Amino acid sequence: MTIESISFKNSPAIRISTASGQEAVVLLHGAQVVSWKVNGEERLYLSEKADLAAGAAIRGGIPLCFPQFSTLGSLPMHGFARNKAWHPASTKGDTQGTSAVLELSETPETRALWPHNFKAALTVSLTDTTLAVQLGITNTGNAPLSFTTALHTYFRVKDISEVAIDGLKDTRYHDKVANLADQTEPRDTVRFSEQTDRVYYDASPDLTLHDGSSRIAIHADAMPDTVVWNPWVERARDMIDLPDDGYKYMVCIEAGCIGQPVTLDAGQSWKGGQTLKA
Ligand code: TA6
Repeated sequence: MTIESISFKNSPAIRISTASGQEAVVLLHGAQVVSWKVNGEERLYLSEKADLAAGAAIRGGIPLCFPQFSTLGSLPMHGFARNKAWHPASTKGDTQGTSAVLELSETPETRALWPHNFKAALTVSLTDTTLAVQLGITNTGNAPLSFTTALHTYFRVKDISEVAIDGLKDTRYHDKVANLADQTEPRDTVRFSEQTDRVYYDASPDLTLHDGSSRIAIHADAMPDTVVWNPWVERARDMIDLPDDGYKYMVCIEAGCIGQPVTLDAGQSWKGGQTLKA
């Protein structure tokens, strides 16, 4: 098991790997996981046009939306955590796996956007078959704070038309594309043939992503909602940091706390996350 500081496309990062050669890379920028390789196969999608410059939002991997998901508030889209430089805090390697913890706290800049003191810790843990990402938030201020959050996970897929997600049947969802009243998912299996942007509320914590013959099991902890997103042809064309055909090779399945914001009193802490099993 090794944990080393590396430069990933000129951006400071931590690479964690297991004795059998499985590996993950997490950038200090946004504490964003940008690579997870199992048996040499990359399981996360990172756009070849992603902008890794300081302050930018990186298209791919696992951007962390915090303290706001999407436009559900007055902050910039998906909050500020994904645009900030995080600090490496600690690492651990034992027979259970290897993990790295990155931290972020308030700065005058974040307080100008969101007037709260907080400590965020993102733990990335790797075993031979799993990648776990856990977010911990502590309210270090004197007044209550509330946030929404999501692990905006871009899975790499071979062909979006062969992708299926199991586990969402009978779940209430909001369709951001149609923008109608909430509906209930009637399908056993969600498939893709058009732009899809949905928030499923109180979803099952266990979903399965099928990509042709390969599978990833997704388990969420204390993140009750699930976002499913694929921009499809036209939206992909409009995105400067995604190749025109990029939508074919990605699907976002995002564990989050969206419908019901998390509220923490002064001194209180919260933890939530997801485990991906190849
Ligand atoms: O999580 C889905 C979503 O909120 C979509 O509405 C979509 O536009 C996307 O995230 C990407 O957001 P970004 O700010 O990274 O371009």
